[in-house]
Amino acid sequence: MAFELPPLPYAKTALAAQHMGEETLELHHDKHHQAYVTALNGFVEKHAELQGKSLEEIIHHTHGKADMAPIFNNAGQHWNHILFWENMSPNGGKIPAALEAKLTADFGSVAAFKDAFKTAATTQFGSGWAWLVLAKDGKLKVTKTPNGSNPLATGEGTALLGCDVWEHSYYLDFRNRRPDYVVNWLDHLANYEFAEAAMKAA
Ligand code: MN3
Repeated sequence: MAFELPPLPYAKTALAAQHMGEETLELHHDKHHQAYVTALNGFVEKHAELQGKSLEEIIHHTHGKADMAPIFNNAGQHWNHILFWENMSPNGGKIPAALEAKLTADFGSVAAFKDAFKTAATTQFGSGWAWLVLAKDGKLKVTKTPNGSNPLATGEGTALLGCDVWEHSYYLDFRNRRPDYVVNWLDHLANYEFAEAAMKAA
C-alpha cells in the first residue's frame, strides 16, 4: 500500500499567531512533505525488497547504504514530518509537570534544555533537524541530524520533539534568522504535552 500524506492536526491558519504563517504551512505540508511521500512511493514501486515494509523498516533497511541514500532521505523526511506536525500546537510552549521535572533533572533547568536545543538547531550546518530524545540510558538528550536523518535511524533514542531547521520551515516567517525561529518554536509552538506522552509511552 502506498504511503500517504497525513492531514495537518490543525488548520493552516492555526499557528499564525505563533509566527508560523498559513503560507509556510501550505508550502511545507502540501508541497514539501507531499514531494517526499510521492518520491518514496516511486522508489517502493521500483524496489521489490521495499514492498510490504513499514516506514520504520524502510528507514532501517536503507540507512547507511550509499546506493539507497535517495530512498533513505525521502523515507526519513516522511517520518520526520509526520512527527513535526504533531510536535506543534496552537497551545504550544507550555511544559507539563512530569516533563518539566525530567528536563530539570537531566539538563539542570528548563532554560538549560532550551539553550542546548537552540545550540543544536543553530549549529546544524545546512539542512537538518534538532531533537529531544529519550536515550537508551533513560536520560533526556538533545541531538541533531543532517538532511533527512533522525534518531530512529541513528539509534540515539526515542524522538520526543523534532524541530525542522531546513530553510523552508522558517524563511517566509523569519527570513534568515534561524535562531529566532528556534527560540520562538521552543517558547510558543512546541507541543510539550505530546513530548511528555511519548516519554511516558517509551
Ligand atoms: Mn521540512
